Amino acid sequence: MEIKSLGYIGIGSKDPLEWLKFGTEILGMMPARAVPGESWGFPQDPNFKIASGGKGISDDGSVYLKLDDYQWRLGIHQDDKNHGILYIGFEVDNISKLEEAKSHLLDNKIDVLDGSIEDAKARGVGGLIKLSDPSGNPIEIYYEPTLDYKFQSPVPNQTFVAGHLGLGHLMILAANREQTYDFYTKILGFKLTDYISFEGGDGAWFMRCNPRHHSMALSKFGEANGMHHIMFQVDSIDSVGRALDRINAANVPISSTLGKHINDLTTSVYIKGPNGWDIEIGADTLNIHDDDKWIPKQFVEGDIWGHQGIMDSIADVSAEIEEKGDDGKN
Ligand code: BPY
Ligand code: FE2
Repeated sequence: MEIKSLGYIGIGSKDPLEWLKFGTEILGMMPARAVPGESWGFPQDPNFKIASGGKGISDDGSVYLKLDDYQWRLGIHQDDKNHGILYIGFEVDNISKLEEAKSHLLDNKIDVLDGSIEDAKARGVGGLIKLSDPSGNPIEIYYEPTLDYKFQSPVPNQTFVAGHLGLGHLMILAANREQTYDFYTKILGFKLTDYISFEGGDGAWFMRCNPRHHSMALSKFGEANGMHHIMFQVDSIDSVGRALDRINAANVPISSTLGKHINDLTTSVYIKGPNGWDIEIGADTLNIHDDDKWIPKQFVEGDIWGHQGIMDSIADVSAEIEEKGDDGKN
């Protein structure tokens, strides 16, 4: 089956408006010009006013953030309990590919639900199906995202590297790493790019579905399940540096210093986001174009330089999840 990209993600938050401020002022994202489901009016009608007024807030208090031509990439929904992943959206080319995906999943004994017309409207897509990965993360596979070509970052001189490469990457903690890995590689069709071994059988596995070095990473660290970080790629090291200036000015906690990864060559910094897990802001990520010639590698170190604190961050986020108890989610 042919997943083309990591298209969107939904997360829970006690206060989506806190995310709106953080997402715009620190990360440099833009509130969605229209929230999914509402009318865009007729093209070029100067009198039409989008109901949400470009504030990125829907009637139920959810916040939608935009970082490229896609209508939205990050949905933040009020949730008192779950501050991790509510849904992960993977994109396929068209309705035939979605139907193929569905029968492939059913053949592999994966439970699949058809999304309703309302579900599709709520994501601004043509249609979708719903399932779960073996770690219990809700997955949606969809086609026909809504695009609007007016991304303008609220911070100066910054764009995101997204588009057909997807929104960035996720690293999730998966206690049953092997089963979850098999699901992403053998069923969803992700390819292993490389992995980093940790002492004692734990580690981090990096998987791609397009030239981006990885769109999904799985980390096994003790028994925790949930979100470790989401990565957004910006256009240049200067944009990472300017983000770091904003992070320092606003006293946002840094969980890993600036550093360069050994595998995807990304130069990045990790900060503790509003939900307790990390956000990685990076640039210069390796794209893999000679897909057939690529040989997955095993690394035993994570970084060329820097990234002090990264392993503590995995330990901290895992401990927080395990403390919280309930099926181990953030
Ligand atoms: C390594 C990591 C990563 C990435 C590339 C390489 C990583 C993060 C946390 C702990 C261990 C590795 O994008 O996020
Ligand atoms: Fe990462």
